[in-house]
Amino acid sequence: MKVALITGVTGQDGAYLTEFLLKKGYFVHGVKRRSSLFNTDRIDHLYQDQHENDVRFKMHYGDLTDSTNLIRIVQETQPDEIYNLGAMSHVKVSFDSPEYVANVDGVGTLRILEAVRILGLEKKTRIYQASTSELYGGLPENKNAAGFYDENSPFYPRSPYGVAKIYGFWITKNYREAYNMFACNGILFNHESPLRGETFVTRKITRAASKIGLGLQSCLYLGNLSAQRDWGHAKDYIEAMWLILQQEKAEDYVIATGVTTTVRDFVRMAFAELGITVEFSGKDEQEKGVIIDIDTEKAAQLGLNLETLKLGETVVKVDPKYFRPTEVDLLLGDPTKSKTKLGWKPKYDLQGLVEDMMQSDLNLMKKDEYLKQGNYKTLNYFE
Ligand code: NDP
Ligand code: GDR
Repeated sequence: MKVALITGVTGQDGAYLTEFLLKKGYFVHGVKRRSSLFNTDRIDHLYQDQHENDVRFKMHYGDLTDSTNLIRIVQETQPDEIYNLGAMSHVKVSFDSPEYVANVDGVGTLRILEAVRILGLEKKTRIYQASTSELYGGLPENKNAAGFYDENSPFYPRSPYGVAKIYGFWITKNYREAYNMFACNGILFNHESPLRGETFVTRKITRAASKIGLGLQSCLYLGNLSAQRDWGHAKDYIEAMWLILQQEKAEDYVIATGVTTTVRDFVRMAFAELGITVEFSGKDEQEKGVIIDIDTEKAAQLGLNLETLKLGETVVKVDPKYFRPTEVDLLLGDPTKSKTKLGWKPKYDLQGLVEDMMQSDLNLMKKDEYLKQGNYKTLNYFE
C-alpha cells in the first residue's frame, strides 16, 4: 500500500487530495495544527475511528515552523509521497504578517526537504511542492508570445506570499538537482470550489450572492473588480498534483485552464445562477453593481426572498480596504505541458465551477436563514 503524507490536510486542496488518494487505495497521513476549536470540517467525513480495523487515514499534530516535529512525523510515517500543501495562503494577509509567511511558506518547504534528506529517504520519498501563479506577478512583458505564462516565463512576485513561495520553488528545484531527489513544483493557477476559504474572492462572492438572494445580506463589498484570474476547479487540480508525482522524471508543471476572467464577470455569473442580472456602472472606487433584471420564476423556484430583491438595488460596492499595496492584475496560464505530458484532463470549466459553488452556498445559506428564523445569531465576519 502506498503511503502519502499531506501538510495542509485541513485546507481546501488537502481535503480533496485526501479523498482522492484514499479512493486510490493509499494510506494517508495528514499534518494538522493544534487549534483551540476543531478545524477539520473539510475532512470530517473522511475520518475513521482510530480504534477500528483497516484505518487508512491518520492525523498528526504538527507545524511547518517546527523542524524536529516534521522530522519525527516523516520518520514515523515513512511516506512514498509528500504533498507540501501547508501555507499561509492569503495574498492580502501576507502583507500583514510577512515574516510569518516567509517562515511557513518559504523555510517550511526547506524543512520538509531536509527532513527527507536527514532521514536518508531521498530515494524513497517523492515530494510535491505547492507552487503558485503568484510567482509570475502578472507582468505583461513576461508572458510568452501567445500571451500566456508557462514553465519558462520569468518570475516577478508582487507580495510577501509570492516572495516566500519563490523560495519554496527554488529550494525544491535545488534539492532535485543537488541530491537527485524526486521533488517537483506544481505551478498552480487559482483553483476554487465549495470548500474554498471564505475570504478568497470567488467564495466571498458566491456566499454573498446567496445571502443577498435570501435577504440575509444587503450589499457585497469588494476590492479590485478589474483583476483577472485563471480560475479552475480544485477537484481537477489535485489530480494534477498526483499525476506530477507518478511520472518517470521529476519536473515542474503549470496547471491552469488557459482562460482568464475579471472579478466583475465572476460576480455577474454568480448572480446569474440565481436568475438575477447585475450590471456595473461608475469608475474605480465609485463603481457599483446594480440589479437590472430578476427572473422571478427562477428566483421563486430557488426559494429566494422576492420581498427584499428589488430592481435598481445596489448589491456590490467597492471598499478600498480590500486593495493590495501591490496587485497582480492579470493571470493566464498555459496548460499545454500538463495536458500533453501528464495527460491531465480537467472536467470543469468556469461555468461549471460557478454552478457548483453557487448550488453549495445557496444550500448552506438556507441553513443560516433557518437559524435566523430561530433567533440564532449567524456568523457574518468574512473579510
Ligand atoms: P488553504 O488556505 O485552504 O489551506 C492551507 C493549509 O495549510 C491549511 O490546512 C492550514 O491549516 C495549513 N497551514 C497553515 N499554516 C500552517 C503551518 N504553519 N503549519 C502547517 N500547516 C499550516 O489553501 P489551499 O488548500 O487553497 O492551497 C493549498 C496550497 O496550494 C497552499 O500552499 C497554497 O499556497 C497553494 N496554492 C493554492 C492555490 C489556490 O488557488 N487554491 C493556487 C496555487 C497554490 P489550518 O486549517 O490550521 O489553517
Ligand atoms: P489570489 O486570490 O490573491 O489570486 O490568491 P484572491 O481570491 O484572494 O484574489 C483574487 C483577486 O481578486 C481581487 N479582489 C479581492 N480578493 C479578495 N480576497 N477579497 C476581495 O474582497 C477582493 N476584491 C477583489 C484581488 O485583489 C485579486 O486580484 C489565490 C490564493 O489561493 C493563493 O494562495 C494562490 O497562490 C493564488 O490564488 C494562485
